[in-house]
Formats: sequence, structure tokens, C-alpha cells
Amino acid sequence: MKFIDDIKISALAGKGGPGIISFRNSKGLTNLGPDGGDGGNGGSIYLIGTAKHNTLAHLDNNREYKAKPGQSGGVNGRTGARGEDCILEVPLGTRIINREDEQLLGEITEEGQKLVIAKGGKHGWGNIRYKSSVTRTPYKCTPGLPGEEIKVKLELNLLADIGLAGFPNAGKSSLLRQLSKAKPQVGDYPFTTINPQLGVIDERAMGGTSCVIADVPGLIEGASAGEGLGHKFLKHLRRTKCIAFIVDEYSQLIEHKAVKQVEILREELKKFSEDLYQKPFFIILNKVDLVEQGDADELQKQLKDQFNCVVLQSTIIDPTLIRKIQNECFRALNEIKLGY
Ligand SMILES: Nc1nc2c(ncn2[C@@H]2O[C@H](COP(=O)(O)OP(=O)(O)OP(=O)(O)O)[C@@H](O)[C@H]2O)c(=O)[nH]1
Ligand SMILES: [Mg+2]
Repeated sequence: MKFIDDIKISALAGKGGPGIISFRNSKGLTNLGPDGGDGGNGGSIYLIGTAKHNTLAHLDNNREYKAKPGQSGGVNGRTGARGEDCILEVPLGTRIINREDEQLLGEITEEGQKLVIAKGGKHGWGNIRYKSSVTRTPYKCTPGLPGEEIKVKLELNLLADIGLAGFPNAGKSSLLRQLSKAKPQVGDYPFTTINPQLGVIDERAMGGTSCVIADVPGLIEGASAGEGLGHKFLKHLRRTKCIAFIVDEYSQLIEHKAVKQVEILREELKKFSEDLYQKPFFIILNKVDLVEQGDADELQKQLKDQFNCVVLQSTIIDPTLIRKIQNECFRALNEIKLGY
């Protein structure tokens, strides 16, 4: 499915159903008093948060959403049925902006969170409402009110705890496959990943928590200015709590040394947004299966000294190292939560 993180839609809520004029009849006697019921409220248009989608692409084939009108009131004081709501599922991290005044209407950040963007019209009153000691045969009812209409822009900034940032081919997607159940494509050519992917390290069954990891397309020098694919997707690192820089010194697939890779990556984040640059980070030295252990240890130390952060070794063929990375993800998040 296409990755779409920006979409314009219009929403028209249902009109309220009209009340009616009716009078009770019994055994040939007419006009025994009013019994015209109220209409039903019009259906509203809601957005609801779901982790099922990581893109807005499922809303792409229809840009105009309508909810159903409320039904008319009935005889015997019966109220008309409510119009059916129209519920649109959106990924977590969706911001809703009114296109008319560019005001932010809200943001969906949690599973099941609901936001009404167009409220259904209020129902009309049936003549039963107008009965009084002076008016026994009211010939009055009201129509339902129109539903709200709005044009909005939906903008998605993926919500993830940890963002994987690295050069193309560094092994981000391979690592995400090991860390989580996600199955992003892996290839020995740059820009295999062209859309951000999310994976979850889920330890809830073991009494732990869960951690969402975002694998964004490879970044290169100049990404912040639009080079490669990086620019469009850097924004998806914005909402992460922590960045994991993943570097590959050994496969000959990346022209820069690991230290230089981190320097360039950090520089690109800085150029894109100071906020992103200031986020806590750790480094993953990847593909250590391709060198002697001593060499990997030495480079690990060098990276640690230079960037003053946690540095972990990794290779997809060693589950112990993968486990250590998972633990570091949770440790880093916990530290952030505690505000160190
Ligand atoms: N030897 C070795 N190769 C690896 C390891 N991890 C990934 N690779 C290889 O590195 C290449 C790139 O892997 P990907 O996971 O597609 O890299 P990526 O960073 O997601 O690349 P882009 O999506 O293009 O940015 C593939 O040929 C992988 O098989 C590892 O731990 N050891
Ligand atoms: Mg990839």
C-alpha cells in the first residue's frame, strides 16, 4: 500500500430528522391530542485512533465523507432513528487541521481515541412537544438542523518511541525484523525502504511494556535539504522519544566510516530541527559478524568516547546482541520517563 502522510478530506454530517405533526385517533374519534414524535439526530463524523494503520492511504480513494441523516419522527410519539455515524480510522500521530483557518482541531495519539470533526444536526420536534393547556391541537413541528460541514487536512507524524536513523544499507530494516515482528523489505541496495515502517517490541505478555520502533528510509548527506528520500521522512523522527543511530563500517556498502556516519546523520537532524538534534540517542554498531571481535570492540570504544553515549554491537545472526538492543530500548525510554 502507498504511504500517504498528508491528505485533504471534506466531511458533511447528517441532517437532523424532522419532527412530525400527528394526532391520536381512536374508535372513530379523531384529534385526541398530538402524538407527532421528534426526529432522530443526524449522524456525526468521527476520527478514531488505531495502531492498525501506519499511513493515511486507506482514506485516499474517497475524499468526501458523509454521515446519514436522522429519520423523521413517527406517530404515537415515536422518535425517529438516529442517523448512522461515519467513523474514519486514522493512525496514531494524526493531526487534524481546519483548512479554512488553519487551526489545529486536535491530534489523535491513542488507540480508540475519538474526535468528532462534524457534528450531526439536531433533531426537529414533533407536535407532541407543543401541547399545552391552551394549545390542545398544535399544528407545529420543526425540521431537523443541518449537520456540520468542514474541510480538514490530516497530517501524520508517526508516533514511535525509538527512531532508527542510518545511511542506506546500514541494516535498519534487517534489525527491525529481528527486534520486532515487523517484516520490512531488506535488500543489498540503497533505499530498499522507501516508506517508514513501524515495529513493536512487545513484552506485555511477560509483564513488561511495549516499545514502538520506526525504521525510516535511509538518510544521506543533504537529506535535510531534500537529498535522497530522507527529507520527506525526517519529520517522522520528530515524534520519537529517542534516536538509535545505526552504523555499518564493515560491509563496504557505505562510503563513510562509522564515526563520520554518525557525524553526518547528527548534522542532518540538526539542520532539519534543533529538537530532533537534542533528542537522547544511542548508537548501534552493526554487522559485527564481518570483523574480528577485537576490531568491533575497539570501534565501539571509539564511538563511545567520541559521542559520549551508549554504543551497542549488533548483527542479525546473534540473538544475544539483539536482546541487548531490546533491553537498551526499554532502558533508554525508562530513563527519559524518569527525566534523567
Ligand atoms: N553481514 C551482515 N549483513 C547484514 C546485517 N544486517 C543487514 N545486513 C545486510 O545489509 C544489507 C542492507 O540491509 P537492509 O536491512 O535492507 O538495510 P537498510 O538500512 O534498511 O537499507 P535502506 O532501506 O536501503 O535504507 C542487506 O544485504 C542485508 O542482508 C548483519 O547484521 N550482518
Ligand atoms: Mg530498509
